Amino acid sequence: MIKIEVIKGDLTLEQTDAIVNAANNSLLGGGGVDGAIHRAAGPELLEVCKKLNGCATGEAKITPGFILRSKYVIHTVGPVWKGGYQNETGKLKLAYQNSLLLAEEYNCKSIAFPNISTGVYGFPKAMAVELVREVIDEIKPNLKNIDLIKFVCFDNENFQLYLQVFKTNK
Ligand code: AR6
Repeated sequence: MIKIEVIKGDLTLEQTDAIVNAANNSLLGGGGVDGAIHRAAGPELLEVCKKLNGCATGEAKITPGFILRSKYVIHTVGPVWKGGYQNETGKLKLAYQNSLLLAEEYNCKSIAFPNISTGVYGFPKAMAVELVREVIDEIKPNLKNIDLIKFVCFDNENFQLYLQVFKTNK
C-alpha cells in the first residue's frame, strides 16, 4: 500500500530517499526549486550534473543528494506550457512516471515531488494535479519498493488543489 502525503513547505528539507528536481534541459541549475536544490545540496551537485549531458523533456536522471537530507536527487524536466498544443500533458506525465521508475530502480522507499512545470514553465496548476493523480493511479501496481510519495507544495494554490485531489488517499 503506497501512502500519499501532501504538505506545504520547502522540498530541500525533505528526508525522503529521493527528492525530485524540476530542472531544465541543461541540468545546470536555474531559479525556483532547481536553484533551491542546488544551493542546499552544495557545489558538488553542479559538478556531477555537468557530466550528465542534459536531460530531454519528460526524461529523468539521478545524482547523489550530497549535503541534502535525501540520498538522491532525481532531475526531471517538465514541459513549458505552450497553450496545450505541444503534448504538454503527455510530457508532464512522462516526467512524473520516469522519476518514479528511476526511484524504484534505485530501491528508494520514499520520494518527494515539487509541483513540476507549474512555476516558471506556466503549466496550469489544476490540470497538472489531475495528471499527477492519473500517473499515480496508473503506475501504482508497478511500484514494489516505494511506499511513500510526498507532494511538497510551495504556493498555497497548489497546496489547496493537492489537498482536494488527494484527500481520499490520505
Ligand atoms: N520547495 C518546493 N517547491 C518549490 C520551491 C521549494 N524550495 N521553490 C519553488 N517551488 P519552478 P518549473 C515550487 O519555477 O515551472 C527553473 O529555473 C514553485 O512554487 O521551480 O518546472 C528550472 O531551472 C512551483 O510550484 O519549476 C527551469 O528552467 C514549483 O516549485 C524552470 O525553472 C515549480 O516551479 C522550470 O520551471
